[in-house]
Amino acid sequence: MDDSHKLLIDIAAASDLSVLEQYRVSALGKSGSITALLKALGSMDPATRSTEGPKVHALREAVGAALASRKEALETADLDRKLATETLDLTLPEPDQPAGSVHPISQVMDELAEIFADLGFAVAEGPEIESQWYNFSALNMPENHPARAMQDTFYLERQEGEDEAKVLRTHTSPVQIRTMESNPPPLRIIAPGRVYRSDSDATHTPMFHQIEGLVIDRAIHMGHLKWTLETFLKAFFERDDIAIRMRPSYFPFTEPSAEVDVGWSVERGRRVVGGQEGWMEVLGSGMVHPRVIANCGLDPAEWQGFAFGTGVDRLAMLKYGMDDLRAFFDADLRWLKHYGFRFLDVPTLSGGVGA
Ligand code: 2NM
Repeated sequence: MDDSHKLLIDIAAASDLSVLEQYRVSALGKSGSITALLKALGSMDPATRSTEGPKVHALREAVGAALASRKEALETADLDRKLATETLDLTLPEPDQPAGSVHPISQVMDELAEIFADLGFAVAEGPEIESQWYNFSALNMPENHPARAMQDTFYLERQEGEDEAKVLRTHTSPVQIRTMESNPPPLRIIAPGRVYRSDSDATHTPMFHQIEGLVIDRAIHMGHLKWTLETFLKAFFERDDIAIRMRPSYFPFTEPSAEVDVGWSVERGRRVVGGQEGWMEVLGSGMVHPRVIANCGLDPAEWQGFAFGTGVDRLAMLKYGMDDLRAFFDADLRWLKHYGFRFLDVPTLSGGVGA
């Protein structure tokens, strides 16, 4: 037992955590000295074992306790040293020229989340790689729907064990399906995020940002939809003279469906949102198709709802007067410096969303 006494002294004096770990392994590890003593008990005759057993187990307990108490002491000392040496001077002034800025898309996403939070909408998220069920079928888009065509959708290679190839989501609607499936109604959500379509020219990028909204409740109708969109557009463009016009349209996932135009006017030679000298389309919307509601396991006779969707990049261009979509993704520091937002300009409804 002399050796074990030395081990206990060594443990109590271990200078750091890695030395302590070496002691632990040499005593209690797979081929450690105490592990060997424990194994040896098995081949002893019962009489010897009944005298040796308790000693070996007591030794293991003692070494275990010594290791734990030294570990705690070393960790406490480590923390004390960090607290004494790592300080942060909160009275230092901010740098004259902060290095970064907030991208207009991030700013607009934050503004949208803030506006809809005030109307009682929660933010929902989901995967960007989706199954064809969530991206198409659940949304009442049949097998032969043109939006499924190779020229619009990025299909991934089918993996072993998958029945079907996955796709890069072409809209954020699958998030609404997933939310309806796993949360009991009533629901009020927005789903902002990246979406992908195989399309690239002056006004289309293969990745862009969408925001969609969904309300599911009892006795919901188009009047609720119109009020919600009007209230949202007034808050977003920070004007009260927002006029909207709803035109009948078609989407597979809504019935009836409507495209929403907002009135524009010319101020100081620029076309701005507000007034009604002309109209431009800004949103798609409609009452969620009963088949979509049923696909999510809800009874369409009890639950109805409205949904809408729009492009975040386009909303940003309209609000902040940017004219080329492709510049959004060029990472050109001069452009970002011109249009970027200071990171302390956090949108709040009380302070004006586009502060
Ligand atoms: C739009 C236009 C109209 C929409 C529908 C749904 C869902 F999942 F509830 F069926 N989500 N989003 C929708 C409806 C989206 O975007 C132009």
